[in-house]
Amino acid sequence: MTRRWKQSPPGAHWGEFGDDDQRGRMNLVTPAKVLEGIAEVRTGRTFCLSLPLDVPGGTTLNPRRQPPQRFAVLRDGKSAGQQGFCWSYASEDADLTDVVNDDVVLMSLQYSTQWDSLAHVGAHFDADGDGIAEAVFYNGYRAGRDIRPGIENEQATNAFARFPDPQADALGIEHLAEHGVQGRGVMVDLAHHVGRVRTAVGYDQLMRILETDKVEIEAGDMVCLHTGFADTLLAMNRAPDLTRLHETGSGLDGWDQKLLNWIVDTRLACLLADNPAVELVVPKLTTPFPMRRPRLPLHEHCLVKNGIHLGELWYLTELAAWLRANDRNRFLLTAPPLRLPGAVGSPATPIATV
Ligand code: UVW
Repeated sequence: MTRRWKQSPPGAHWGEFGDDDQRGRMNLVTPAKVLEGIAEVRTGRTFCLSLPLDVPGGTTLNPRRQPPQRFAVLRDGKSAGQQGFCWSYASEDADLTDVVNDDVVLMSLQYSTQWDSLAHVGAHFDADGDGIAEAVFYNGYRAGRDIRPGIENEQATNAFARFPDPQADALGIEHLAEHGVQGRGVMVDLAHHVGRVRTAVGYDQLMRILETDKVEIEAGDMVCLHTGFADTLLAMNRAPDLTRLHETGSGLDGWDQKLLNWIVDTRLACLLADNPAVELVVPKLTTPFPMRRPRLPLHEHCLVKNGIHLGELWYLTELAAWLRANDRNRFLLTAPPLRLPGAVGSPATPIATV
């Protein structure tokens, strides 16, 4: 088999940008789209679309994700704090006047405002047609071969060291970083229409919102969904109240097939939201469900089947309010992730310019 797959999952468009493509729908963010984004800049005002990276705070929102811990770099075997002053080159040459601080951070790359790479979520599917499902990602890249999991180290005493060395040899976040991620952003203000209440927004409701707000989404647009979730979270000041958060904010209905078709047909480039998953995650089902299914159907549809990157926990509230006050919904979006080879996700500091 020269191709990575004999059959692709239903609803997938593997091969659309070439069998070896690792950038998916971001291929539609072309130089022409960058110019369309730049044409939206009229005032020069910028908005930071990132939360402070130590928000949400703690691990209640997602127990698998650890907040940043920062450490000073040791110099001469001691940290600057231990020495009681900043490290200085004077320790090498008494005539040098520079004083220096360096630090190190240890955090889950998807702790706060983040990008999901196409290596973040895969699915069990029989791509090679041998009758047995294997774990595959976008364009048939395989778990274990192209995307290597961490090897568990039971002796490790901290959560970070327990699974060292996961490595995306394909589909890692560096492919998105190398694109640059600059183009036209389009705001869809769900919070304005739905309120900050838990609502799964499907195709019909979304179409009504787009029509009312005169939002047009074209091929290669980067679509931002404002739900208000990140703003509510920020107001909790790093002590998230999970019960209240779960009642807060909408998300897309990943089980609505019409909505999934629309996502493909509009040829949008990526989906970004200020909530934790873009889609509204249904809690574990208590009644038996007859078939194998994804927990996160929108993740499967976007990341696995169609190469559509997702951004989560972005901070969109101020930008959404400004756009509404100025009767606009488009802007220049600049949002590169870290160019960190092999990583499956990345913190982001996206900037909107209006
Ligand atoms: C999972 O939790 C699997 O993903 P995400 O953070 O992208 O919602």
